[in-house]
Amino acid sequence: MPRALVTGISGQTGSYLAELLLQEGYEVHGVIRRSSLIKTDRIDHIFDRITLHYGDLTDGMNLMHLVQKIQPDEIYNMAAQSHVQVSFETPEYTANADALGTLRFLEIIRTVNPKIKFYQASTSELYGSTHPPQDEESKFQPVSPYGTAKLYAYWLTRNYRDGYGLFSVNGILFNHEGPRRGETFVTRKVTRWVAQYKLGLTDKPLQIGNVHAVRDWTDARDMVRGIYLIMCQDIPKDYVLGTGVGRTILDLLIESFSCIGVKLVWDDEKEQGIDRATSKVVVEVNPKYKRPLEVNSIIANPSKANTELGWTPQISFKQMIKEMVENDILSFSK
Ligand code: NAP
Ligand code: G4F
Repeated sequence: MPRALVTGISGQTGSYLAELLLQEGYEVHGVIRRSSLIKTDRIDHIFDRITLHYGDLTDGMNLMHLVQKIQPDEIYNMAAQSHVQVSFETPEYTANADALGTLRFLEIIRTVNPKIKFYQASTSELYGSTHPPQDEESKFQPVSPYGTAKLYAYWLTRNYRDGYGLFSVNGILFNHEGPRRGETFVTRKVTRWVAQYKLGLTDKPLQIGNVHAVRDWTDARDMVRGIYLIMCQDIPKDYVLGTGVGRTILDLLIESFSCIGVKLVWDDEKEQGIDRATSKVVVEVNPKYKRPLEVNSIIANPSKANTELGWTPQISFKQMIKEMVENDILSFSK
């Protein structure tokens, strides 16, 4: 039975990945952080089938002990301070966890057991101000402390592969979402608000930032299949995963409102969204949610993954948003 160590197992994508690895017959170990409240909602349903360990990417000794104790065949480094806007407020911590955290693992693998395969959760934020479409050869120009920390991790993962012969690979993943998405990322923030509006639980407009940014959104369950395929290849390589379709935050708003039968009309001058049937202002731009620097447009060119991995997303944007809205309506109805 292959043994996997998954950091960030309590996060959105780590939790889906853990489910997939169990299905594939793995013994799954996960790293969680101590917190004053239990935050294992996303993995409670598989709690009896996985082994959890306390740890932190900023604590190298702890990671060393975990690798020595667990002796994994594969490490999936899904943990990170993953919020771009928050990285402007906590740049040093973000670098410690997201950049040096990766270095710690690679050094441990190099010295303890170079046969351990390593997956690094790289990101389309690496491209920053580079124009779309972006593929494995596109220029990296990150525009946030998060993107810059992840760029360090990306290069180290390549350096350890090229220099020391490790099986260390980057999945350069574009945005991925689903019902387990963190509540402060834009998709989930919108679907939760729309659910509350549907249930009459809010009478204040949704406060939003830049509605013109373009993102390439994929369902997180499609993404974890891609991650696994990257790790199953004979030759370690980096891959871009995404749909190849770009949508604005405004498209996301319109789609989410349509799931509850509301036609949203956007007034760009006033920066407001209006419910056409009632003329009520339901969305308002609030500068608080705008960033010091913005990634304006990221759209994947996933041709290499399509061809070499046989990977294509199965769940459409429409289906994904519908499921997220329905899931939020259900949870607010309880
Ligand atoms: P997420 O929901 O924010 O989950 C992040 C996970 O990392 C959580 O389990 C969190 O633990 C853990 N974590 C944070 N800091 C840590 C630290 N110092 N030590 C140990 N664990 C720590 O993120 P996600 O959306 O699942 O993303 C997973 C990975 O993919 C991240 O590395 C992210 O940067 C990357 N990525 C995500 C996307 C996307 O669109 N989702 C796209 C590209 C790349 P707590 O539960 O204790 O907070
Ligand atoms: O949902 P977001 O916060 O995701 P962002 O910044 O694209 O980062 C996510 O995807 C990356 C992959 O490209 C990951 F590496 C990263 O870990 C994370 O998962 O914001 C998406 C867009 C941005 O342009 C933002 O400015 O939505 C815009 N936005 C507009 N209003 C908002 C809001 N974002 C948030 N979080 N909250 C708003 O109110």
